[in-house]
Amino acid sequence: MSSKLLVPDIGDFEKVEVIEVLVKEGDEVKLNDPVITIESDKSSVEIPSTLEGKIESLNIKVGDKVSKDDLILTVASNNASSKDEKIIPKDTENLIREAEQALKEKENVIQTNKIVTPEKPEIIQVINDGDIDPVETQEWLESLSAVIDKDGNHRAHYLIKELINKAYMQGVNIPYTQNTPYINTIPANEEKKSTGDQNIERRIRSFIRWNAAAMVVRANKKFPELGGHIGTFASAATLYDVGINHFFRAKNNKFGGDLVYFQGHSAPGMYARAYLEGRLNEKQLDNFRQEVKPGGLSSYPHPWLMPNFWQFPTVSMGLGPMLAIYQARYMKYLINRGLIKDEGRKVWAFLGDGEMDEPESLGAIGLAAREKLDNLIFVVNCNLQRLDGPVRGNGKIIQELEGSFRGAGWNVIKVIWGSYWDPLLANDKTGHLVKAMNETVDGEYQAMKARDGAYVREKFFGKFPETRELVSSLSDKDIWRLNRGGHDPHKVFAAYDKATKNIGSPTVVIAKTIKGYGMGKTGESVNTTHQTKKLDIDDLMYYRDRFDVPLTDDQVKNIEYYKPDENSIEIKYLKERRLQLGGFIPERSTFAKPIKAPPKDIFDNMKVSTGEKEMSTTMALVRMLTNLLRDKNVAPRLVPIIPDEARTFGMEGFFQKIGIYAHEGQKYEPEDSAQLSSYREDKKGQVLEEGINEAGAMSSWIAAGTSYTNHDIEMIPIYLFYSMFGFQRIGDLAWAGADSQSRGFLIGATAGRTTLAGEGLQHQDGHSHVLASTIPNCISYDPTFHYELAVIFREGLRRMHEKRENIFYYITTMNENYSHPEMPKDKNCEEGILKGMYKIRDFNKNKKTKIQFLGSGTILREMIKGAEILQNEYQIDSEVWSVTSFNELRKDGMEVERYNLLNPDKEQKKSYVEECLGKTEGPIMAASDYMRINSDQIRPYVEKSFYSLGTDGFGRSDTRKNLRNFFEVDKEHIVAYGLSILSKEQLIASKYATEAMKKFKIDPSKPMPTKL
Ligand SMILES: Cc1ncc(C[n+]2csc(CCOP(=O)(O)OP(=O)(O)O)c2C)c(N)n1
Ligand SMILES: [Mg+2]
Repeated sequence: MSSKLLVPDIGDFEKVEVIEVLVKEGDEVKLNDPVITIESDKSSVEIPSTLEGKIESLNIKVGDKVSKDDLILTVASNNASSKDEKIIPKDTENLIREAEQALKEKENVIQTNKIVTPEKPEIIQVINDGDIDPVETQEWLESLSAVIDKDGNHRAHYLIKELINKAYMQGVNIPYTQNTPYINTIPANEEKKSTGDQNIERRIRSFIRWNAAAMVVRANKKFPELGGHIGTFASAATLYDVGINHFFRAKNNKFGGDLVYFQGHSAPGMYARAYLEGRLNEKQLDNFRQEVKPGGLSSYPHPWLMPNFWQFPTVSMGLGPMLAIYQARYMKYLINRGLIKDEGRKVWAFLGDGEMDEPESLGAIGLAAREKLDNLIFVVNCNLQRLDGPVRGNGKIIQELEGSFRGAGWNVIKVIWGSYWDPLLANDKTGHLVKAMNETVDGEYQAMKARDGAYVREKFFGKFPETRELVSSLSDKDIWRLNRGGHDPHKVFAAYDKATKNIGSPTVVIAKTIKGYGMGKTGESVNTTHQTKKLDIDDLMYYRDRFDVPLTDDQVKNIEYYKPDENSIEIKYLKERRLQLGGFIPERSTFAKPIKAPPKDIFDNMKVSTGEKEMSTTMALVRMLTNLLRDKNVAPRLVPIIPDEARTFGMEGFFQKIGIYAHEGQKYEPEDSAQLSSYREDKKGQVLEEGINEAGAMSSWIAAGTSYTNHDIEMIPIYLFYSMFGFQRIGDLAWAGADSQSRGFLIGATAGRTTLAGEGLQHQDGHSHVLASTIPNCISYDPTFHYELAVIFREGLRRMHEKRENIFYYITTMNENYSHPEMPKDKNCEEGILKGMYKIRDFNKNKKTKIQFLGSGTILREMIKGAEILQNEYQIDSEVWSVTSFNELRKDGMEVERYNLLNPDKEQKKSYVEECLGKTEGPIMAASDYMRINSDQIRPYVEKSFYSLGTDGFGRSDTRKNLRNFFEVDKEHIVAYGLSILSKEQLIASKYATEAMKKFKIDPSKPMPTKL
């Protein structure tokens, strides 16, 4: 029996051209094997087989135009399946399986979250002045306590929720709050106890504290300009210490390792620990912030500068939290795609409370909850201060963060009070202590820690007679010792323990600390703490005594480091802890295997002329990616990332072919399920469809681009965005990506200031290449033709993913349709494309006056047309060069010039620009769809007269023709300016230029476009 394979529903398209036939008669096809590729003017899509068997007849050839239901081929099949069944991505069986799986997971969550009824339930009483019937209130509270006592927290929570629902239904408008009282989330009797030796751990922590402070003070004593921070780590030491001693598991040959984002300003603390671990020596500590000579220690975590130590650049505030969220999401992506094992690895991010004001810090927390990132733990160090002063003087940052995170769906663990508070809270029978805690604002909390116990007694406990009474038997010293949760290793341990066991949501540990903890009167909890980088002798003595560091007064005066003997109990303990946890942290390494670049012939179809067929370079790129998805080495490693623009770029064919990643699969039948490009979400999906979220998409790109080190698997991220919303929008992330040594492609699609015609000022990019040029390891290209793109892209794959160079590629592609010529046969063409320029046309009919044209991107085509006019109408010859990268040409020029200046006695080298243009005839005119500064970059390396045209100024919407006329980069301006240049060079009479301007209606008095 034979079955027919018909063209499926291809949306609104009719008579779409067949550009590839991937099978022949007699072939065996399997389900989902691509059989033909069709291409509209917007996108190209493979049609997969919905049949299995031997192809009997093939009804279609390249160049045919097809519509829905046209016959493609017939198959002698035994188990032909219905067309609809195969095109609709989700079959029922799958749905049921996923639903069952989801149910199982849910059960797990419920089971794991099951609350053990506490031995002694906490009764939280909050006094409310507006209480009209305190007796009734007391009864309700007692009932609640009884429920907690008998049936546990979950039951109590359920009843409260039901009460609220009922009240809503009866019309009571109760404002919703995400906040709990200002006390620890974990009651004292539910705390998991650490198995660590607290005395040894305290001593280790003290040595680290001392050395971290000492290295900053020593560096600044030597060179006061170096700067550095003491107060940040001083406040965070316990938070890190508990993590490093007990929770953060290192990468080794048995385990992939937890990933820890350290707060940038706490770097001295990590160096100080590495010193005790024997990973850094004293000389290196002394070279803190002196990185020019090899061996210095980076001011902050910078993988570029310390590639074997730091993993994540975090110091530009706000990037760390966002990158960590996308890292955790990407980890799940790799697991769900079956590329790495699920080993229960965690991503930890340490953040400042001031840092949480960055929009990026909270901007992606919704995604973290939506994606159920229970592999993610944030630790927010709430020392209540930032650089200038309090984070929320008049409010409470901890409560505010609790509301935001809980509202977004996170598991929130507040660690506010240390163990010394436990008895006081237990004795707070009237609820006045919690009331005081709730009502005291952060400005007051900060001020109290800058004073003394007597002040705290007066200002805090003095608020109510009940609280004053509560501490009546405590001395001022006792009151001063009442510690904050973030400085209490027991409380921190319990919080981390709970965080690591949470299932189904990300966790944030919000810990209250003191900025500059232990720094004494000059540095503790005062507004200037952040920038304190010098401690005088008295402060240092205080610091030593405060933490019992065994140094003599003289040693303190010399600001000596303290390191106990290798055989000391402390060093042994510290090393043993890390041994148990798999190795040292932070540490950066890679064991990823390279990816073999695809053979050159995979791009062969991009080296022949497209003939009559017109296409944009964006579409050529999508075609190329479709080819790449057939390469077995490359295909599984591609990570296409799109911020809701797949349709703009003609990439919707990817939805069906490789699926959109969705951790829950697809729970609905998509509206367009019958279509070839249906919106298919899949747990194993390959495309990261990020929604309108360039910062998130870039964070995903960085996660994938550093996969080779963080997950030991080389991946190829390719992030396509509207070029204007690239570097300009997420420049700081691009810089962090470069620092992280991310490898991958950034594609600035729909690029150019006159090429994206209708979109206007905020869309038309005339400077992304200028911005790309600011990043040292970014290689950027602005190709015009499909074969240029293919050569560049393949070389990118080879250099980054086969040779593992720590560079990344930025390539602009356009949406202007035109035909693409065959790749020139010249053997140097490929080399020229990669170096940045090659000669594409020689107009030499007249054998006299000449000009050199350097064109880039789509403006190259205007130049070729202009050169034709000059040859035919003005008898001016020219050579036209395709410049694929002014940025690359400049890099080469700079390097050669530097070499020549440094080696005046040696044979002088030639820049590549000079090699190309040195022996040519006539002046040079360069133009691109970018600002003149783009092409001006090579001016110093050209000895001839050099002129630039470009699109300086604000873009605006209009037709391409009008825009190019406005910015003076169309063929008419190229002719007129060309003639004017030749007259200025006294090679022709000026009248030719003036006449041309008249002819082309060019008004010499028109203001400069930058002023319009
Ligand atoms: C994007 C960005 N803006 C500004 C700074 C400068 N800066 C460094 S630390 C800091 C204050 C940090 O306060 P917080 O986040 O509360 O951290 P803490 O030191 O208090 O732990 C500022 C403003 C920066 N590093 N990054
Ligand atoms: Mg802070």
